[in-house]
Order: sequence, then structure tokens, then C-alpha cells
Amino acid sequence: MTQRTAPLPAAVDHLVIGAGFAGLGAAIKLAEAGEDDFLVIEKDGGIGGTWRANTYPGAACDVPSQLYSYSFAPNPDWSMSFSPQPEIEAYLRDVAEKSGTLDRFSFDTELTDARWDESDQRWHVTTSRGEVVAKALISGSGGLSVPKMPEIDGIETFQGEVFHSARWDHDVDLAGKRVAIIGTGASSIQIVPAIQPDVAQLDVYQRTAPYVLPRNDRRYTRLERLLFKHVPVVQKAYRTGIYWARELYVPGFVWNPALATPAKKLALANLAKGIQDPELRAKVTPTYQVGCKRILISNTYYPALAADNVDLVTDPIAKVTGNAIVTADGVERPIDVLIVATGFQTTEQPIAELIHGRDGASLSDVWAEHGMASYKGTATRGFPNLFQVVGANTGLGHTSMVFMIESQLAYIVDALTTMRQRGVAAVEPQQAVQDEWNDDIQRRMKRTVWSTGGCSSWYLDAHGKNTTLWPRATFTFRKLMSRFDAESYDLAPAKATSQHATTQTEGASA
Ligand code: N01
Repeated sequence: MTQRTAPLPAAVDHLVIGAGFAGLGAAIKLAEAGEDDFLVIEKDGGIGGTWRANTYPGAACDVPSQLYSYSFAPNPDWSMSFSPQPEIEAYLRDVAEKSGTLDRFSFDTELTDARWDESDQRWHVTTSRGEVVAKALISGSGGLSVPKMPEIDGIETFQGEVFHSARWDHDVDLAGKRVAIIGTGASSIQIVPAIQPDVAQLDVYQRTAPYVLPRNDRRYTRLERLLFKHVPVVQKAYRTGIYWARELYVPGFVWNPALATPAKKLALANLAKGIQDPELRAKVTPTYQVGCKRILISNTYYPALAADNVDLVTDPIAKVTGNAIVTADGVERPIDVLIVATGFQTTEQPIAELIHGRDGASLSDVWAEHGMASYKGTATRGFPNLFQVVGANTGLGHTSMVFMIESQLAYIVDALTTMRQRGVAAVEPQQAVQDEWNDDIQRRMKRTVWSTGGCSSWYLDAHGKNTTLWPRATFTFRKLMSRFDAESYDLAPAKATSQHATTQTEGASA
């Protein structure tokens, strides 16, 4: 469903990019803080971000919704402990409608270029629907929004249907077809059991076996839902309990991987329960430390792999032909449909190529040599008044990203209010402060399971550097983001030549 779209104004105070959890949360928090002059642009036709884009069969969140939702918008109506994608998308639409901010969303509006102009201290943004000038740019474009297609010889010559898991083609009927799926990550392990009963044959191409824990999913009882609705403290207690249970993973990830041994045992027991065939068991047994790659959860993945119409293929793919996949051992497996579940561009965000700072260089240019690096994963030297939500080293492998998003939003809104109160036109982190922040992160990263666990993952960039994950407890991040630390920034007063800025400062001192 395409939603009504706000017209594009010539200028706004704050321009928000993206209408997922981050962008919608930004809109709500800006409105609450009285920062009313803002616009959200979204390339897609509605609210939801990744929860609108990923509609593949079986899509559901692997963090319980009591936690994977805004703290300020609890939903007593979740049907299951792990909500399916349509419920999460509907939740976000509902929150947007109730927030009263929807008239500030411009859908089908894609950012194509953004440049900081020092002379007027403004971002000059070009979109697919025109141009906007903004005092601050808040990017909520998402860390997992651009699909990564594999570079496989001949894939473009395939004559059947081919699509990425995040761009599911619902016009393709899989019933009775020979289907191949490449990848065994979080998306694939949900798709495989969902489509296995319908297809004639399913070939699952695994490069690295994941750890898969049991999924303690269940439907909420009527009583629980009544309590959530009428005794909100009960729902709050669920949320708090889930938060702390999830946080228990952190020591095993960041201090001592041996502490994650119980999770490993649980995953291997799940494997043994789901698969009886010793040969298949051996193929799906991971050979690296648990937690090094994202830990997955499913009760149905292993039984689906063990089904008669499924083959797990571990020989590397050599090429794709017009109607088949050929592996390195020379075996050719004919197929009708090819599903590519190979993940997203995480460490080289395409939006980074579009955002140009004070010197004209893009974020991509600045990060080319040493990888993504910002201050608090939010602000970047050379890019005044740019605030990224889910920026460098703010990702998680164990709990709700919404928690991190809310931490960042509180910080960003505090920054904007501080600027208004002090009549500051531009802020950017001091280089030394930013460097110290990133040096500390990379120092901590050395002992984490993501560095020592013996795997490669989407957490690491081309140099093997982890620029995606937060290597500490999430409550520490929350604390560090609890106030805008203006002393870590260079603050620029409005320039006399800047018409917008002058108006702004006058407004602030009035
Ligand atoms: O992607 P992935 P995803 N040839 O990158 C394989 C979130 N998410 O879409 O492990 C052959 O995890 C690759 O193999 P390897 C969540 O944060 C959440 O599944 O690199 N194979 C891997 O098996 C998640 O982590 C939810 O050796 C190739 C797979 O493709 C993130 O999104 C649901 C290949 C990619 O796995 C991404 O998950 C879904 C190639 N050339 C996603 N290239 C929930 O909350 C890659 N692979 C439930």
C-alpha cells in the first residue's frame, strides 16, 4: 500500500532519511521535542523500512517483539513471542498514524545526493522528487537495506526466475518447482522450512554452517494479552526480563568466548534433534566459535533440511548456466527458480557514496582507507550536522536494534535542542575525540569472538576490521548517549552571510 506523500518543501530544519524504525522514531522524537520543522524522505512507498522490504515466506523477527518495539509505544496485541513480519510492519504503520507525524513523510522520494555547503551552513540535498535545503541531516537509512548479489560466473545467464530474499517476487509460484537457495544465514533459515513443503525439490547451497538455537516461540494467551493491555507494568516486566536475558550473551561475545559454551551445547542439541543422518549432521556442524557469526534460531530449519525433497550442497558453486547450478565437483543440478539469500551490503553502505562533507569528499571516500569510523556511531568529522542512526559500530548480534536506535535518537534530539538553545549553527566532532572513540572500540574488538572465533562474517570489512558491531553492553551505550556532550564537538556560530542561519539564530535568542 502506498501512503499519502508530503510535498517537498524548499527548506526544512531537519531532513530525515528513511521511514523504518530509525526514521519514524526520529520523526516522533523531533515532534515531541518541539523541533517541528522536519521532513522524512523515504525511497519506498510507505512506512516500515526493512520490515516492509523483507516479505519472504517465514519472515519473522528473531528478537521477541516485547523488546523489538519502541519503549514509548508498547503493543499489547502481539500475537506471538517472535512476531511475523506483517505484524511488525503493521505495528510501525499504526505507530506512525497515531503519532500524528505522517503528514511529514515524503514517500517514493530517494536521496540521490547530499552536500554540505559551508557558506550557508546547510545540507543541499537532491532527491528523486526535487531539492531540499536542510540545517541537519538525520540518516536512518538502515544497515541492512541494500541487497548483496553474489558474484557467480554466469548468474546473469540464468533463464528461470531469480530474485534476492529481500526482494521476494510474489508473482512466482514455487509449487512443484525445482528451487535452489544460495546462503544459509538468518533469511535463508526462515525461507527453507517455509517453502520446503510446497516445492518439488529444494537445493540449499551452504558455504558456512550457522549455529541454530531452538526458537522458544509461542502464541500469547488471551490472559497475557489482556494483562498487557490493562496492566501495562506486566508488559514492561516481560520487556525487562527479555532485555536482561539477551544481555547475558555479551560476556561470551566480548570478553571470553568460553562463556558462550552453553549456547553452543544448546545449538548442537537442536541439530542432533532435527537431523538423524550422520552425514548431513556433519555437514551442518559449524567449525568456528559460537557467536562469531550471528546465532540463528529455528525449530524447523534442521527438520526441513532432513526432508526427502531437500539436498544440502556444500561443494562450492562453480557457475550458473541457463537452467542449472554447477558445483566445483562438476555436478550440475537443474532448477527452475534461484533464490539468492546472500545478505546485504553492510560495511560499504551505498548511501555513504551520496553524502559529501565540507571538503566535497563523500563518506565513502573518507572511509575508503580505514573503514567506517564516526563518533559514537552517530557524527563524523568533516560532515557537520550529519547524524547517522545505526552508524559505524552500533550493530548488535544478540538483542534489539530498537534499543540502540532509541539511545541514538535521544542523543541526536539533545544535540539539536542544544544547538537551538545556544544559537549554534553547526556541530561536528573533534578529530581527536573521534579517533579516541574508534581506537577504544578497535582495542576492545581484538578480544571479541567476532575477531577470535575463526570465521568470516558480514561484521567485518574488506580489511578484516569490525566496523559494524558494538563491543560492549547495550546499557553502556545507552549511558554514553544519554546527553549530547557538546564539549567533544566544534561548535560553529551562524555566519553573518547565511540568511537561513541568521533567521535561525534570531529565532533562538528571541
Ligand atoms: O544474510 P547473511 P541474511 N556464495 O549475510 C552466503 C538480519 N536478519 O539476509 O556465511 C555462496 O547473514 C553466506 O555464506 P557465508 C540479521 O542481522 C534478521 O541471511 O558468508 N554463499 C551466508 O550463508 C542477519 O544477520 C532476521 O559463508 C554466499 C548467506 O549467504 C542479517 O539480516 C532475518 C555467497 C548470507 O547470510 C543478514 O541476514 C533475516 C556466495 N557468493 C535477516 N555470498 C531476523 O530477525 C554470501 N553467501 C529473523
